Amino acid sequence: MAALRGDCPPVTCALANPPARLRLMSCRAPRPRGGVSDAYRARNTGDPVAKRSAVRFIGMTTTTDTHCPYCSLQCGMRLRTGPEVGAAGAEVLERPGFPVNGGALCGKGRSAPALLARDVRLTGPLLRDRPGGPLRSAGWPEALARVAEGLAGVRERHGADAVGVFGGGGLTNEKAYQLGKFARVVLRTANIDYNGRFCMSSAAAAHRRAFGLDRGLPFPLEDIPHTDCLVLVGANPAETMPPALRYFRELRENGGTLIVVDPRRTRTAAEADLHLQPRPGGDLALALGLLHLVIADGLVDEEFVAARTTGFDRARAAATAHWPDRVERLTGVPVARLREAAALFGRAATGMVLTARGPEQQSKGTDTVGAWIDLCLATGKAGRPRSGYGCLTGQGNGQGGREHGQKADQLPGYRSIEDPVARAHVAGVWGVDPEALPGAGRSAYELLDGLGQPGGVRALLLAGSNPVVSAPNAGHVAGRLRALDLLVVADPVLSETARLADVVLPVTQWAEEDGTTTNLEGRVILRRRALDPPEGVRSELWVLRELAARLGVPDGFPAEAEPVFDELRRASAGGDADYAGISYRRIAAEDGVFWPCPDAAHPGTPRLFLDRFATPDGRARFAGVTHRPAAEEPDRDYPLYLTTGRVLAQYQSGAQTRRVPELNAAAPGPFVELHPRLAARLAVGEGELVSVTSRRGRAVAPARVTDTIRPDTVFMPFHWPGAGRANTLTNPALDPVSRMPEFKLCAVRVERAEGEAS
Ligand SMILES: Nc1nc2c(c(=O)[nH]1)N[C@H]1C(S)=C(S)[C@@H](COP(=O)(O)OP(=O)(O)OC[C@H]3O[C@@H](n4cnc5c(=O)[nH]c(N)nc54)[C@H](O)[C@@H]3O)O[C@H]1N2
Ligand SMILES: Nc1nc2c(c(=O)[nH]1)N[C@H]1C(S)=C(S)[C@@H](COP(=O)(O)OP(=O)(O)OC[C@H]3O[C@@H](n4cnc5c(=O)[nH]c(N)nc54)[C@H](O)[C@@H]3O)O[C@H]1N2
Ligand code: SF4
Ligand SMILES: [Mo]
Repeated sequence: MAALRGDCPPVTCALANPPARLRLMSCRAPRPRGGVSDAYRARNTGDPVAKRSAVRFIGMTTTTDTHCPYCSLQCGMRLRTGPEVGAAGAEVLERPGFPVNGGALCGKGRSAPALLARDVRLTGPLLRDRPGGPLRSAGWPEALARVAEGLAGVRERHGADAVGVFGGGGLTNEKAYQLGKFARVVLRTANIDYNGRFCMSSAAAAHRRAFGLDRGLPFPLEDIPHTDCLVLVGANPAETMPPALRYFRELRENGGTLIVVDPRRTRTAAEADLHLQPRPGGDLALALGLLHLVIADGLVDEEFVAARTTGFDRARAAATAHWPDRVERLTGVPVARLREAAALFGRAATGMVLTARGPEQQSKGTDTVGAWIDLCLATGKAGRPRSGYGCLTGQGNGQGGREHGQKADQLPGYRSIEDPVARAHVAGVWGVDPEALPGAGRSAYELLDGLGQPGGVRALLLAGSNPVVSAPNAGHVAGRLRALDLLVVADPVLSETARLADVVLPVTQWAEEDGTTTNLEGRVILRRRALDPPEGVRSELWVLRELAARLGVPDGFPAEAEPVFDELRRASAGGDADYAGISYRRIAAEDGVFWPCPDAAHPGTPRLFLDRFATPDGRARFAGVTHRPAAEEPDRDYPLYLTTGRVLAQYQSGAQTRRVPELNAAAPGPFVELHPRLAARLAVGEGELVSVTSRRGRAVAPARVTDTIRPDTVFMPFHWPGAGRANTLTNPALDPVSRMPEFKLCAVRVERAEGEAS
């Protein structure tokens, strides 16, 4: 890592021996310019000095060490930029030595420069003059005036809470923080939430309930190969985080055991020593069944339970009611397999349970994760080296995005918006009266469901999400978006949701701006600006500054990322997610810094809970929950389970990856995975169209016949709009604690769809 350590920022000149002048410029820490021109800086900051000194380094090729725009692994990559580099002006090179991915990237990361090309993205604002009319090009002054007047008008007519904000877990910490501040200080609305509610909010809620603190993994990925037994529950990293697979492979090479729990025999499950294949929604009963067996076999770590936990009696009582035969009936997992798993995990000296969206995206997701944590606690596999429970967060900033105030009930630093001390602290940093801060607003689906309804949000500012494709019951959500008085979408591309907007604001992305994200390990990393965006594109921070000024708040909204980060550090100081000691310079020098990091001398915290848990008494709390059915189970009319998820080559709503030709070639469209026995019963062959109908709607897509799925379950990826949109079908039933929708199961009917085009 020598090249990345020390005072130099991670920008190097690609010329073998750069002239001294260039070397000096690229070493002017802490703000490297890379391929970014001062003209761009001038446009985005309004800084007249920068405007006067505008220079482009025509002909110069630079490399910038940065990170992938997509998932929570936030793989390190090196971007080579310059006028002669490819159509988009950038190409991805290996960034050796960054610890998380060790130089490896998946196809999405490697092809990410395609997102920068002019022809796939927005290059100027768009406006709609009348409802139902077409979108037309507009200048920034007109677009900003329209947004500011629209938001102010709705506030005047319907009150501050009638203006809503919907953010995303892909936004950098700086953008997420500024969006939260904008909502509370400028719009003064309680109604801000974000797509992280759709992602890992159940794991977050369970984490807080058990440990008093929520960070995806309580240890770095590098610990995984050194545990003895690892259970991956509803996670398919072979497709969703391929470079992370090496940790699980190393675990097995070291003699450890990998158990995978998934209704499908995924590429990840194919690597496991033991694959448990429950029905969708069976995870809660399964975890309790394993706890039952661990207790029955005398494998409880009594010493650990006595010294470091509370509430075991309730958990034991709950487990008693989940004897093996009953759990086999509830989950479809044979008793012999249950015994095998309980023995492997219970007898291992160290062990980990990692969950992802499978068990979490359920209307009982919080309790389900709680039951898996109970299994860890009972066997002494938490708060110790090489052991613990963790959640594989999903989006690029899935972790940081939930810490800094985009969530309806939170203020920066993972503080509660209901806590008077937290309100006073953050209000102090923002220079406002604590009384003026709104309270908790509606959760993501509830916010979307209420759009345009009496008492609901009537003007929505949306950044970093594409709910027309990704929200549950998406047909209904699209209708609610159409019912708004004003929809403003900030996005680098014209997503399906942006197409419905009254105003579309084209914003910078990833390689065009600085900013930090926090990966699944709690490691805060730094994305670097590597090149200019197209002429008509502005940074999101600049947009927020301009809107704030037009809405009467001229100060407190810098257009550059680093000053925003410095304010975020102060706002987070003393909170659970304490970033006070983290700086851009440190992140670059140390390959990221793990929070909490309360001061500049603090080394950061790669491993949590080794001495005590973050609860008031330092003890972890058992959940002690019992099995309950899903919100909708199969019946006569809808006899099958539908579950949904991802494929390797597409990302989320596909707004980005469906614009990348090589990814589209690998994953061209939606499909319905079904077992050969089910296919035979329906007389459906490979590639033939099937219709899938739920109580919400009907989708049509080609059949993919495979014996890797349970015969009682069909699977659809959710990356596409149109006839094959999986979310036309999904059930918006919410978890009572996390308000997470039940994406992972609903009841459906499947039929041949003769003569229909998908
Ligand atoms: N290629 C790609 N990678 C991605 C993303 C992407 O869209 N595409 N998105 C990123 C984001 S935001 C996220 S959140 C992560 C998600 O990462 P993962 O959670 O790994 O992805 P999913 O495919 O949603 O779900 C994982 C598995 O859960 C299984 N499953 C379905 N129902 C159940 C159930 O009831 N119980 C159990 N135990 N398992 C079940 C599915 O069969 C699937 O194999 O991926 C990140 N990485
Ligand atoms: N059926 C089903 N549905 C699901 C899931 C599932 O497993 N099954 N998973 C859920 C999960 S885990 C998630 S995370 C959601 C994700 O689904 P979405 O919330 O729709 O997330 P993306 O598709 O990543 O959309 C991000 C949008 O932000 C834009 N964008 C990228 N960078 C920036 C930026 O810096 N600023 C702004 N303003 N915009 C930017 C992108 O171009 C894109 O249009 O989907 C959920 N929906
Ligand atoms: S695994 Fe995730 S972060 Fe790494 S290259 Fe692929 S999409 Fe990017
Ligand atoms: Mo996610």
